[in-house]
Amino acid sequence: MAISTYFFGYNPAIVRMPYGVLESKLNLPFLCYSVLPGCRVYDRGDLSFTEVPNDEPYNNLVQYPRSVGLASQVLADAVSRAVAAGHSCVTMGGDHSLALGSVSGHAQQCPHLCVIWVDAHSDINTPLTTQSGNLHGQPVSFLLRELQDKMPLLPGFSWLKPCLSTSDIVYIGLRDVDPAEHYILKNYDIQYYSMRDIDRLGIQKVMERTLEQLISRRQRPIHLSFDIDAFDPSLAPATGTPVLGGLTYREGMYVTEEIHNTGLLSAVDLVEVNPLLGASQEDANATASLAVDVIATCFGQTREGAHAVFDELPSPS
Ligand code: EXY
Ligand code: MN
Ligand code: MN
Ligand code: MN
Repeated sequence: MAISTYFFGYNPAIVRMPYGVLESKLNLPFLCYSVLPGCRVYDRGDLSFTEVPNDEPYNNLVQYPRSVGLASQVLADAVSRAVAAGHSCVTMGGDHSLALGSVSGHAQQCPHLCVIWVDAHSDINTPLTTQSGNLHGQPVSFLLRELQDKMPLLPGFSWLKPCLSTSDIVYIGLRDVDPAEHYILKNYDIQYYSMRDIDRLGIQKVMERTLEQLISRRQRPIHLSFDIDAFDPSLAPATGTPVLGGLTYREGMYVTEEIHNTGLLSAVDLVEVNPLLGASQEDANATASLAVDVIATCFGQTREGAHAVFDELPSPS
């Protein structure tokens, strides 16, 4: 298997994210040769983005629409190329607006893909319901066909075509959903498993139901969009919008192990790791290490140990 990785350190505040910590922990040779024998990982480096001058807010509210739109288009092309080359594609952000580009680019090659969105937030505000104006709280609304009659045309977004139906996405880990987002989830019949649902059902049932909905009738590529703030802030403190009561380490690993075991994982976003927001270097390191475990588990790291390295036990001579 071949994996392409991109760093896409973009957020609406037009800040280049400092990925040193995450990159040094994402030890690619280790992933290739030790954890994931048979996997070849290609680091495609950092995608650069252009800040569009005079990028006035849409409706006096939505921040940097032209810059985010253009950056998303660049990312969509990059992801599309990686998938077309037969690679699984990992995009590390940056904020969750990057899913505008990664899901669109993936869908250009795999129009029937499905999405598992692991997050404390549903990121499904429209530009007309957002309270914050942040595009990282809105990407899903741009991707869903059923919402298009509620979407204004934003400058910078004319290239983007909705590529998902409401039944193609399942959320896991929600616990901070705005009223308009809740309206959308309920009225458009979008499946989600909140933290309360995880408490009630257990993570094993949640994954069983998620995969049953998305891939039991037909096998199709999975796009995993994983926001590190899905984890409890005690595990992932270096992130922009932490919310108490999140996934445990074991629940997070179970989610990615189950997705790996489908054999259908085709693209992963790992977003909202922001080392600058850790109160200490330890916080930044812990959050980055967790992100690395999410990615490695997606591609076969197990808690049971890996056996593929040994063909046979050494015998005394
Ligand atoms: N729902 C809020 C908003 O729309 O601004 C908060 C969104 C936080 C989004 C983080 C990335 O997941
Ligand atoms: Mn780099
Ligand atoms: Mn998110
Ligand atoms: Mn989030």
